[in-house]
Amino acid sequence: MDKKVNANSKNEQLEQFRANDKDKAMTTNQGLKVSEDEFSLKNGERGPTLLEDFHFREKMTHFDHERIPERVVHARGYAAHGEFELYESMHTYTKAKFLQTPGTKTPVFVRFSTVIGSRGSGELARDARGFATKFYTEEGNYDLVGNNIPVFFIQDGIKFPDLVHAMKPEPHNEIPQAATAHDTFWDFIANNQESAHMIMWAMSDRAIPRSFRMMEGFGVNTFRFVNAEGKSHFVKFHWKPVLGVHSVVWDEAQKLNGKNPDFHRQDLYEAIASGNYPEFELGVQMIEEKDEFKFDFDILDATKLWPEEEVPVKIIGKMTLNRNVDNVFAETEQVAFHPGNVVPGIDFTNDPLLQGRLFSYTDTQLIRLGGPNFHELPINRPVCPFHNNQRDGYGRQTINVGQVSYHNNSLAGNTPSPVSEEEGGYTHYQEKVDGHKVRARSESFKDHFSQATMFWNSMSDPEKQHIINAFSFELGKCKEKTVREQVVEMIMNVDVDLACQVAKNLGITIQATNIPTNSKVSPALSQSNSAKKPDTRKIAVLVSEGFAGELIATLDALKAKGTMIETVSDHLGAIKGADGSLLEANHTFSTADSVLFDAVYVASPQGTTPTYQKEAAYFVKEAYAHFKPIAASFYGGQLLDELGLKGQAGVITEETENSFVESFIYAIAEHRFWNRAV
Ligand code: HDD
Repeated sequence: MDKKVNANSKNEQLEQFRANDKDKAMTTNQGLKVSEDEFSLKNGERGPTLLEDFHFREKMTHFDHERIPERVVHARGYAAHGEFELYESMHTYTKAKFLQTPGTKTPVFVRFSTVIGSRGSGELARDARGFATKFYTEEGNYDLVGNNIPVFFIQDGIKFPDLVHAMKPEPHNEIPQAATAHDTFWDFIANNQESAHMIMWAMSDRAIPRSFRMMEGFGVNTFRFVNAEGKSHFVKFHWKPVLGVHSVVWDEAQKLNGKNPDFHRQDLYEAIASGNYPEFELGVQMIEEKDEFKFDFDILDATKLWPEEEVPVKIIGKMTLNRNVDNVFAETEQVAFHPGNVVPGIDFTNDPLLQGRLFSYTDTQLIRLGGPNFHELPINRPVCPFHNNQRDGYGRQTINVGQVSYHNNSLAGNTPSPVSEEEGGYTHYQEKVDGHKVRARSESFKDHFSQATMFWNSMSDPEKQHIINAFSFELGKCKEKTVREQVVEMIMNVDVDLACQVAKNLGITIQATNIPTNSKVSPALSQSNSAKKPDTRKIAVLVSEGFAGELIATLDALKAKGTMIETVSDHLGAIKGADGSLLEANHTFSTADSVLFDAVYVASPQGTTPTYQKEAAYFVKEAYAHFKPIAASFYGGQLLDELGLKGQAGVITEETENSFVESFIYAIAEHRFWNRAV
């Protein structure tokens, strides 16, 4: 009997493929021990290299072929292993086995990504983030291939190549990298107005997340749940981060791309390595078949979301990411996702964007991974057995024994054989479809602005200001005035105030003609309503020689609340306190920068060294400008005095608060202080 799938099944399977070369003798790929690896075989010490040097040839050939094409989109990504645990049975809605019994644990692999940039691009680009999850279930792999934004730019898959061509660096000069702030992108937006809703999200704080661990995930497309009785519900999938949804500010994002272009992957890697496992709850929104046409939007239109206040999100389980990969190429790069990888109980709808996706993913893997056997790569293998009559192709690993590779047959007892639905055979939902073959778009897909306006209405004032700033930045980078004008005209349909403010920043004169009428609000869309926690937030402690010994107890108290402490000083190594106690400096002012931290703690008086004097002030001013919590004690407050920051929102000093640690922790959980004068 096959072993039952459990949370560790994938890890056990991968173990067969792991190789550890440490302490081993070096060999060629043929297993021949090598006696020399630094000098090629030459005709005399100063002579030419000989063609018969098989070791040189093998080593060089393999190296020459190390690279594979990067993903055409989502090239820059980072992944981790984990498990998904079900909270409650979903048998009323779906027969998917991994969603039946509470407590069932399914191994998962998740890859987060940016969309536009190439593999080496900075991670803080203004962009949607990919959030792709592979569930290794006992019935086969189920892939939930989502983004951190619940809607998409276009309504029909056939437009995807146009969208991506417009987004990517412009073809004549390959500029700009990993950015939408250029003419072709905005020309596309203005001339494809179905993008109105998505562009509001892309200009919002959602597009510059603080961490992969602090983003929502959305399946975006509408899928189906089908239960054992064959009853179907339309379903949308959500991942909700336990740490809440939080972002950085745009100036910070741009600086981070220089100071640490790996900021997001490092954050994920370190969180997992230190046991702070990222957690996301899985939620589903479900609509009964009979209610398909009940809404003021088409539920199959991927440019629309289902407001949570109208269709509640039911939380059904939790995913915990608890293992970093062993090898980024073997796992993160070679993983192949596909929204068409489903299990019994999960099915598709006629969402025309989804239908396009169902073709594209296998097609792209064929070129990217070099042939039809990519399902055999360790990371892509299901943890349940798989058998069929597919054979051969580049890199085939399975040795299929026997003479039969066709169906129907008698020589192998007509096996492998399809099985009935009752035995787990996948059957497609028998939706009745009746229509003419047309290249057309449904009338019900034609309202492009109501939900864009709802998104705008739902933002807090600081979020609105960030959107205005983002439009002004992006359009300000466009060279063509006509492109800017067309976009401003377009966003007039979203909100007149938004359009007027952007127009003002761009020096464009507009006439407010189209007054949007939608007054709908969805509070769930604002990040200001998200969970606020201090856990895993990074504090930069600015400290210098002669610090007060009591500081160590304060740092321990901050750590006990779940924060991460890193010290910054003018030299690395041990720093000596006034009472002889020692602290290790983790960074110098030249290797650290305030953008790398969530909060700053000034823990030494000003002027202890000239470097500290100068650099601490710069550090604090920048953190302040990015609305971050700042604290000072043990005479560190002198600096805040000098900078005139005492008493400002989110600035904690021993004098202003009774309990310094409590107040600082509260401020850290708040994330940012938008009402601060900057
Ligand atoms: Fe896509 C990759 C998510 C629309 C075609 N897509 C890709 C990845 C994610 C998404 C997360 C990276 C997976 C990984 O980490 O390997 N894509 C989405 C979402 C969409 C979407 C949420 C909107 C609902 N995609 C979309 C359309 C098409 C594609 C409309 C084409 C018709 N996507 C692809 C692709 C990629 C891809 C070209 C490139 C690399 C890959 O598949 O494996 O097939």
